[in-house]
Amino acid sequence: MSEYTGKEIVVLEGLEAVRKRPGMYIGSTGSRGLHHLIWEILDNAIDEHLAGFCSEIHLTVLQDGGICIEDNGRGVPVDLHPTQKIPTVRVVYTVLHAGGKFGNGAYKVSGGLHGVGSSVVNALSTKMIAEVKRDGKIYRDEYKDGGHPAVKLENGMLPIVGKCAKKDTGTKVIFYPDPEIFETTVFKADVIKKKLKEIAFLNKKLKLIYRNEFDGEEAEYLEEYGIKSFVSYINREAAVLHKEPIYIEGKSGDIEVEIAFQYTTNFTEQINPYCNRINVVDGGTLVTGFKTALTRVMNSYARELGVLKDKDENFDGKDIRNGLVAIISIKHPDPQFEGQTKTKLGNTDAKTAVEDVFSAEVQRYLDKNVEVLKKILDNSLKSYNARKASDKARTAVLKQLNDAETKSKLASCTSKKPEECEVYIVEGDSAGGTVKTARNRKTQAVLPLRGKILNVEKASLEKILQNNEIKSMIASFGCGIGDEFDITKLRYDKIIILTDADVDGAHISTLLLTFFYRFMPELIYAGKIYRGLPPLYKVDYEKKGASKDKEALGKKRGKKKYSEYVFNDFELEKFRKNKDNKIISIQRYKGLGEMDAEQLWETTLDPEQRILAQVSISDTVEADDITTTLMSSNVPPRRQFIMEEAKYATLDV
Ligand code: 1YM
Repeated sequence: MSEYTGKEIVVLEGLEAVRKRPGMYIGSTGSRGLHHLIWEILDNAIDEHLAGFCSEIHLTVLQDGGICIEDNGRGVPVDLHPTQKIPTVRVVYTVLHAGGKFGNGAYKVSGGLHGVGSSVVNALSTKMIAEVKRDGKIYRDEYKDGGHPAVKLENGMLPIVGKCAKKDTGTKVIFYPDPEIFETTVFKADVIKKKLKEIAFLNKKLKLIYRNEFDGEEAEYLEEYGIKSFVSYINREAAVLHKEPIYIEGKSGDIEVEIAFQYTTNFTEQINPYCNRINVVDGGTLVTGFKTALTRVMNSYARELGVLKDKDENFDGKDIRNGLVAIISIKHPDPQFEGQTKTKLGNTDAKTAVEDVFSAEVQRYLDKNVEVLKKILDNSLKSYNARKASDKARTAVLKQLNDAETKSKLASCTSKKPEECEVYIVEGDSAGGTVKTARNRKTQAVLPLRGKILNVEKASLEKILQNNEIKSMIASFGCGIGDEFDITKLRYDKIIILTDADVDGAHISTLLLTFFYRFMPELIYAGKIYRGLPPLYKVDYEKKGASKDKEALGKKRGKKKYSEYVFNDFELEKFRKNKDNKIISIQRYKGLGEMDAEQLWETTLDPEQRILAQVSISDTVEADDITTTLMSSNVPPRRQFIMEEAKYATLDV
């Protein structure tokens, strides 16, 4: 116990605070929070790569439930920490907020939760091991039960557990997430691999080696061309206007700027911004700078080459970004992350830096590659012409939206207060009818959709605006579309998609989400879109042992008959395995239409009892990847995704 000095107790109080409110440090205690633990440790290894000392990172999913991350950097210092008087390694893993560089002037270009650090991971683990190779020696520290050191120091130093070659240096961390903190401690291979791939794209020449002891899978990630390969990867299924993505890099003051972009024949634009490797999904100054510069440069070329007939006309930024896929990655010494989720960059100097670097470099490139320039301008011209045509179409449609015909399908609610109103978008007229009967008329509106909705990924705006289902939605929501979109005019607090719990239902739901994501993304970002989750089964059962539960079906005392709604096969299996229950009958609901109004109210409409899944976009790359997978004509992967969706009811788009 000799190492428990007064300071250490303060230290452990810090970690105790993390255990009390884990959400404050890692966002959630669900699967996403669990994976944050990995990202935190990875971040330190990546920082070591950025500092120029680490070329390889190994990540292993261990069979015993742990994660092992090892780098070949300098190794965390093991010497006595000047103020804490314990080895620096132990400070890094037990002192809250000690993940930084101890004010040595170097800036931390870090991702994750912005350098909250390794101690948070330790605080939320039952066990953690840190092994450091330095100066030909292997040092080892171990912690238990949320960060309590389990190794005795020898003269204030960590024990040496082995020897290695002097040039052999690095840090290895193994941790075991605490099942008392996390709702799940099962790591997802696809989530980890996706992250490693993203890290490889954002850190060119860094080699990441993945291994999974459960299935023996091994994979290596190394992207020699960095974000340029990232763009090629995003566009792997798309038809592209020019073969190679355009790559630009430069420095403006302390800010490093890298941009890669390529045009596709799609009607959409996708810009993925990163600051210090953090995906700033809400954009901010770096995106503004990029858009401003791109519009200015291309309009100046257009004028020079006489692309637009009328000399006073200009391309709109949107025309120029039609079909564009871009990655912007900047390194900023002092990033200001704004907004509720801290996913928007606020530094004004980032705007100027991106503008300056991009303007100068893109002109240098396009002057040399005139055929690419011509293709981009031609593409912008097509969009310009289409926009002029669809402006007319849109005006016509918006006029039409007031038509009684379009609105008639909507069964509106009586309240006019958006904050208490919700609209259910229901698959099919018959289910729509039942929902109309079952709902609370004051606050719940119903919009039944007939059949499948248009796949917006493959249609022009003009065509989309002619689609009846889409017109009904725009008219019902009340907030317009495209440039005229105004979320403050939204008539509902929640837009709830309600489809059957089968493959067709999942498909319709995906088509709707694609439409929202492409044309009203603000609704998703503002958390207004939900999916209703109707139950799959109704189970009647008897319970062994007496109960006073008022849910009991039997009227006579002592008769212990119950019924319960079950939402998926997994729960049903759990129910079956529970020896206290004797199942009398199981009814499977094939569709919403099979439920009567009362059942529908109880399970799916009643705000007190229903289950809603809020739709969110955790990551724009992922979101776009999913829409591309779903909407491409390549059938096998598409089917697979829809089936998985149907099975697990994944909540993220
Ligand atoms: C598997 C996780 O944490 N690697 C790692 C961390 C550090 C260093 C090297 C490092 C940094 C510095 C000097 C420095 C850290 N050191 C510290 C602190 N891998 C992993 N590799 N020497 C080594 O920044 O000056 C914090 S992290 F604070 F001790 F310097």
